[in-house]
Amino acid sequence: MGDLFLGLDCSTQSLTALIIDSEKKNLIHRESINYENDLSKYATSSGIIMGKSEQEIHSYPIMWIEALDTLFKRLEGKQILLSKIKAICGSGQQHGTVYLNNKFETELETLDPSQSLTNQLTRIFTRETSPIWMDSSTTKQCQEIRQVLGGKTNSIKKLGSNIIERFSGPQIRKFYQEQPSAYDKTEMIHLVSSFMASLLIGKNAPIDYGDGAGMNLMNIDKKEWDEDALKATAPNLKKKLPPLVDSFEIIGNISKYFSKRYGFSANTKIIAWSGDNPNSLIGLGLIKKGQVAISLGSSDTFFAFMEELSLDLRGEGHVFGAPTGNYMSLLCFKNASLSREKLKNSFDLDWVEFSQILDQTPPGNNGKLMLPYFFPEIVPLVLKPKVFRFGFSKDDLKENIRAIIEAQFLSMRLHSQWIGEKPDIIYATGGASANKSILQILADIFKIPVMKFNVTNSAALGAALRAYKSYSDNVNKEEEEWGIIIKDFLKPQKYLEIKPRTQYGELYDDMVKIYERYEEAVLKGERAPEKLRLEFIKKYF
Ligand code: XUL
Repeated sequence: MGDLFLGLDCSTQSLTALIIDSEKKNLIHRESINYENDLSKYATSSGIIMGKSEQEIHSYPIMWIEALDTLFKRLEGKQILLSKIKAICGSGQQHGTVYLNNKFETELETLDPSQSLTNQLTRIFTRETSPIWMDSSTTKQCQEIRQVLGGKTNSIKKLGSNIIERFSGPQIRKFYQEQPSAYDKTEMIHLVSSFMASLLIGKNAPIDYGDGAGMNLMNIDKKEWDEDALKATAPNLKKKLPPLVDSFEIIGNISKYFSKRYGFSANTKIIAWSGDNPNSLIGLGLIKKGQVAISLGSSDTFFAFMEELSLDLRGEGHVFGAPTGNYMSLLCFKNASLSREKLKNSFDLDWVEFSQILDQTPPGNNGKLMLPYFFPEIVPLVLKPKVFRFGFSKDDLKENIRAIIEAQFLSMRLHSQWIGEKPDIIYATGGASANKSILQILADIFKIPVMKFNVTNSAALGAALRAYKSYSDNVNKEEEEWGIIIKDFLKPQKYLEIKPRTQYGELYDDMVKIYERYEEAVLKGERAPEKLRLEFIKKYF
C-alpha cells in the first residue's frame, strides 16, 4: 500500500469519503453518511429543511459537523489506516453560508478529543441554519445589489455571474436585513467548503477561488474580494470573510483533535476545499480546453473547462475558478429528471418503453417542437411553468417523448454557445446517463461523441485527486501533471461511447436556430414564428 489521500464531499444529502492509494492508483474505500437516514434526529428531508416560505431552503451546519465525526468513526471501525493518509481535501455544496460568532476559533483550538465535536461546538453559531443553493428567496436583495453595481452586465463583468438568488452575497444581505443584531454578532461567514476545512485545521480556513466565485463577492478577473460588491451587500463584510487562496494551497495540518481521536498523523496536510462543481471538474477529468461534462440528474448541469476567462453577458451561465488555476463554466437547468419523469408517468410508461419511443422516432420529430417548462426554469429564466407544444398536443405520446429530450439538449446547445471553446467530446454522468437512447440524441444534437462516465461521486474523487496532486507538488516536490494523474486514476472506469450520426448534423443546426427563435418569442409573450417550422418540415420530412 502506498500513501493514501482522502477526498470528502459535504453535499446536500450526504457526507462522502473516498480514499485513494497513490501507488496502486486506485480507489480503496468509499464511505457515506446520509443525513436523512443516518442522522435522522435532525428530521431533514434529503438533508434540507424548509423555511418560512417555499423559496427558503436551509440545512443545519451542526448536522454536517456530526456527519464528520460519524464518518471518521465508521472509517476507524472498518480498520482503515487513517494514519497512512498524507493529505485531505474536500468539496462542499456551493453557495451555502455558515454564520459564526467570536467563540468559533477558540472552541476549535480547545476541543477535547475524548468528546464528540457536536457536544463541544454548540455555541459557535449566530444562525442555527444555513441557507443552501436551493434557496431562491433573495430576489429583492439581488435587485438591490445589481442596481448598486450598475446593472446586470456590469455585475457579470466584475463577478463572473449575474447576481443570483442562491449565491452567497444576496443570502448574506438578506440575513443582515432581517436579523441585523445577529449579523452584527457574526464574526466570520464561511462557505460550506471553508467551514468544513476549518473544523479539520482547528482555525478559520480560507475560501478557494473556485468556490469564492459562487458568492457574487469575488472579482473574477483579479480573484480578490470585490470592494463594490462587498459594500453593496452588507456593512463590515470584508472583516467577516476569510481570505481567498489558490485551490492547490496547503492550508494547515490536521488539528490535534482529529489526530488524537482518530489516529491521523499529526502531519496530515489539509488542502483548501472547494465547491462541488470545481471538484467534479477534476473528478471527471476535465483539464483541457474543449472538455465538457453533462450531469443528467435532478437538475441537468452542463460544465466545461475554460482555459481563459469568458463571460456569459446574458447572465445565464456562471464562471468559477477551476482547481487547475484556470476557469470553468456552469449552466444549471431545472427542467431535468423530474420533467422527464413527469411526462413518462403521464403516459404510464416505464423507462424501457420511453427509450424504445426515442429509438423509433425520427431526429427532428417531424418538425414537432416543445419548450419544456414543466417547472420554473433557471436557464432561460422562466418563473411561471408552462409547456409549449408546436404541431402536436399533450396527448400525442411519441411526439411528446421525443420532443422533451430534443428540447432539453437543443436548449443546452443554444445556451452554452457563449463558452466559445467548442467541445470535442461530452462526458455524461448522473442517473439519466445510463440511458443510451437519451445519449444518442445528445450526441446527434451536439454533433460530437458522448462518453458515459462511470463515476459515482465525482466531487469526492476530484477532492481526493487534488489532495494527491497538492501533496506531490508541495511536499514531495514532484510536480505531477494533471494529465497523468487523470489517466492513471480514471482509467479503470468503464466507458460507453456514443458517436453522433453525421447525417443529422445539418438538421439539428437548423433546428437549434428555430428553437432559439421560438424561445425568444415565447419569453417575450409573442407569437411563435410558425413559418420557420413549416419550412423545416418541408426541407426534411
Ligand atoms: C451550482 C449549484 C449546484 C450546487 C449543488 O451553481 O448551485 O450545482 O453546487 O451542490
